[in-house]
Amino acid sequence: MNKPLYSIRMRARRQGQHLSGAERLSSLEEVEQLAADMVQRALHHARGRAESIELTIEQISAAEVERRPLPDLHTWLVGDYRQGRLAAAEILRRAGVAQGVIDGALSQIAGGAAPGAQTMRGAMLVDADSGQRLEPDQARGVRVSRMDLTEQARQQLDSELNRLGLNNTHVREALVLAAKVLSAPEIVAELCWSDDPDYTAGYVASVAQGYVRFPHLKPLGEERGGRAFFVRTEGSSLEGLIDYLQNRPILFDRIGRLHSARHWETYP
Ligand code: WAQ
Ligand code: MG
Repeated sequence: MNKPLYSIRMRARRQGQHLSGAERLSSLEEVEQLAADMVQRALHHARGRAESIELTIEQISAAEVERRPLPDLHTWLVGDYRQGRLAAAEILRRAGVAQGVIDGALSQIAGGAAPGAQTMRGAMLVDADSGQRLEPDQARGVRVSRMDLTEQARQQLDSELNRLGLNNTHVREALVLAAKVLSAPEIVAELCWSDDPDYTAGYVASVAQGYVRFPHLKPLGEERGGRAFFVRTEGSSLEGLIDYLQNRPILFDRIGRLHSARHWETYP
């Protein structure tokens, strides 16, 4: 219980551009295997082989680590990405993001939110009322890190996701990332879809509605993806939020409810 943990982060690049990243918390016993898994992943990515890989491994004292539960998971079946984006917009509206801000974030992610219409390496921070971009570096964005599941929660999540036919790396990692994002009080909601051309699903996460996924938020073959964290920071510091998302270690030790997929037409 009081043994130190290790934060492992991987960043891979290809042709001068971000290719892939990963972040885990690990026990001493697992560090080497997890690092090897990350290297393998960077060398066998859907968008090509990494040309440079950066691994950062840092010890964290166990006393620093906070424990929390995962959000509930919902899947709403949509016919295509257009319907998916309309549905995602509805969930964001219910979470309290202004309509114009939703439209702006959808089109920024779709077009590449980094300068030069590139995909960002991390997430944009978007003011939920004004739509203003708040992240200091619009190419890097904010990289959420230092979060993972306990071994017991991982086993429970594996078996529940298997039951739903959803046990893939994208879902497991995105659920944990969203859980950490939602744990910050300034966060109103998150919108995400992958930059992997063969993975079309995405999600909206909010505290009240949980992790709400859609099988299509982009067309198959599209390489642009990204994340927007919608925030209200009045009365708190932006630097504090960014530091929390990047550095505060959190282990998720309980899973939420995982609901079977339903058709968007039946959404209440
Ligand atoms: N922190 C902030 N932003 C990140 C991070 C991070 N640690 N990792 C990735 N991003 C941003 C970055 O802009 C990527 O281009 C974008 O998110 C997508 O990253 O339920 O696989 O790792 O079926 O490709 C969501 C749906 C899958 C899962 C998301 O994201 C489901 C996915 P990817
Ligand atoms: Mg990716």
